[in-house]
Amino acid sequence: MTEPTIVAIATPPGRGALGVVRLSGSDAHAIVLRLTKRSAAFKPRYATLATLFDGNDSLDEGLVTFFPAGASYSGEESVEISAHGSPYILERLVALCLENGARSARPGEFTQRAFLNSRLDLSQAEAVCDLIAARTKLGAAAAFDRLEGGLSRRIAGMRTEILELTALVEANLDHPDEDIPPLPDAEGLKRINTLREQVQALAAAGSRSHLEASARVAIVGSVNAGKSSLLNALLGRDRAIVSKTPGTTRDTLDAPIDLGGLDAALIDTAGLRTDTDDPIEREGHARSLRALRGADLGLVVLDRTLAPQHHRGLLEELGRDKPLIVALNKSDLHPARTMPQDLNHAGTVVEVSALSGNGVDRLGSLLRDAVVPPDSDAGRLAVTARHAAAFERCALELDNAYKMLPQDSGERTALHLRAALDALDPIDGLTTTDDLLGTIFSRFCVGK
Ligand SMILES: Nc1nc2c(ncn2[C@@H]2O[C@H](COP(=O)(O)OP(=O)(O)OP(=O)(O)O)[C@@H](O)[C@H]2O)c(=O)[nH]1
Ligand SMILES: [Mg+2]
Repeated sequence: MTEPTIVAIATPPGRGALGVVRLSGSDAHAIVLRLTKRSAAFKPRYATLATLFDGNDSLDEGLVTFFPAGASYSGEESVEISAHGSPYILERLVALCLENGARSARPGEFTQRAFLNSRLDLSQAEAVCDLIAARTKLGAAAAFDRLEGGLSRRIAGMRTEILELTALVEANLDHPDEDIPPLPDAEGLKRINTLREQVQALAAAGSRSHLEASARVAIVGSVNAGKSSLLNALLGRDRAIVSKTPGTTRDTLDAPIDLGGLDAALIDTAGLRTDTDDPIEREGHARSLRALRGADLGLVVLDRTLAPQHHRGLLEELGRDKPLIVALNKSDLHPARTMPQDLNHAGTVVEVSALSGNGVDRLGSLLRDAVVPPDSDAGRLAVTARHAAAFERCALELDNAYKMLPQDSGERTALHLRAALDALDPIDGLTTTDDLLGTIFSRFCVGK
């Protein structure tokens, strides 16, 4: 059964110098011939200037590029019409295509067809969506790496290794009397372990994935420590109210920031104070702690002109379960007090002045490196949370296989290895359900 030809505007809504209408399907070329009143076929993969007709009236003049089946993005016969970027013209072109037998494309349907025609695997198809959504250098680079097959190649390598191990374990099982040398336990264990470590590293990369969601950094500390001032200094603009009145910030406030190529959100919070009965301030306090719990990283701001005992309760309250960076603020003021001894246990400590800007750049790079260590796989690959879940399942099964191997004839080890292999399916999409495809492609914009 041939799929219906689909059509959509591929450029963002609104007016622009140019706008692109895209068609994919076996009627794409025929429909555009009708729209252009041409009888001669368009030269494949060449931009051809043509008049676009609405009935007998000319609507616009545009460039038509025809991609034959097998040599297009979707794998199907496709046409791109690059017209003037008027919403009226583009919508009219789509309407004319619909009148000529096309149907409106669903979000991501061009890419979905590319996937179904094996032009891309699932991780690459998703990378297309992430690449379009990328707002920062790191996000774009990671998505492009996946689009180029960076992740696919790794998965393929893992699949080969798991299959080989399974074959060795099973060979032992099927022909116990024959001469196939069994996989020595020590070697098998070593290979499973190496694989497990690789898979675990990828799973960890996913838990720090910053393509689906930006990294969240919560700025917390006592009232008046300079949290809002530091937020403004890091952003380089006057976002939050600053005043010498303690308790200025009462609610949490999110601001997007590009942390050296990393897409992140800074969250300013109300100062943590316990000496208050004011229900609003108590609520603010609770929200600040909640913001910290929901963040990837805490930026603790301390007023370094205050006596050490001032900070003690605070550090205890923040706990140890979040990575923290401690900013000793107001370093422009004298005298600086000695800081609590246990400060270094809390996290990296850095002196700053939100007022003079001293140390603020360094703080920015520390925050970035704390979220994604420089040159790490996590930063480069930034797999999605969905991939991470699959890697976690795979790692778990490899772990089971690892534990089983020394006490098993091979049968149960092989079962776990097969399960580890199956766990990778949702990533490259070798076997997928319609539900999964629907969820993934609905994230796309129409026209891609
Ligand atoms: N000298 C000096 N003053 C600072 C510095 N950072 C902040 N301040 C001052 O400290 C006071 C409090 O600053 P805010 O940024 O409002 O402090 P906050 O931690 O957000 O306070 P709350 O919202 O009330 O919890 C203001 O008067 C700031 O001008 C700094 O680095 N040096
Ligand atoms: Mg504030």
